[in-house]
Amino acid sequence: MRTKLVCVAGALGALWGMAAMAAEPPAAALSPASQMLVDRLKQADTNHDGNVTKAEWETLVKARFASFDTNADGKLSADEVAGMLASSPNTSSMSVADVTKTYDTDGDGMVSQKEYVDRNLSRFDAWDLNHDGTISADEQKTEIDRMEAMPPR
Ligand SMILES: [Ca+2]
Ligand SMILES: [Ca+2]
Ligand SMILES: [Ca+2]
Repeated sequence: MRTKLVCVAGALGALWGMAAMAAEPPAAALSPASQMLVDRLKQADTNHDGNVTKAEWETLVKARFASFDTNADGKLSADEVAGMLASSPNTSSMSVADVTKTYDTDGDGMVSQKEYVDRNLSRFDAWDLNHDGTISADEQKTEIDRMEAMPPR
């Protein structure tokens, strides 16, 4: 009897493992904000080792800035910030002025590449709990869990 139970548990475990390998985590279980971060981190992990290094993150952040900076002057104007917001389901309800203010540390009304990159690198530092310059899978999970625990705004 006991053997049989163990077998069943083993088979279920194997099935579970296959399901987990076959697909992404159950998408519906995550809020849009968390799902976006999961996708972003996956996108950043260009060598697919499950860890996101600071260099990988910075490369992604710079590429994203360039994609928003449609006239390529190295700064995001209000129009370009509006485009950035529209591209993301997570921030589309935020105002251009609020978002600009979040990034615009020198107060010139534009988001420079440095302002954008610095802010995203400081987010990285906050996620990198053991400060080894890499966001491990565990650290990614910690941040996602933290976001999931926050009340929806
Ligand atoms: Ca990596
Ligand atoms: Ca600025
Ligand atoms: Ca780390």
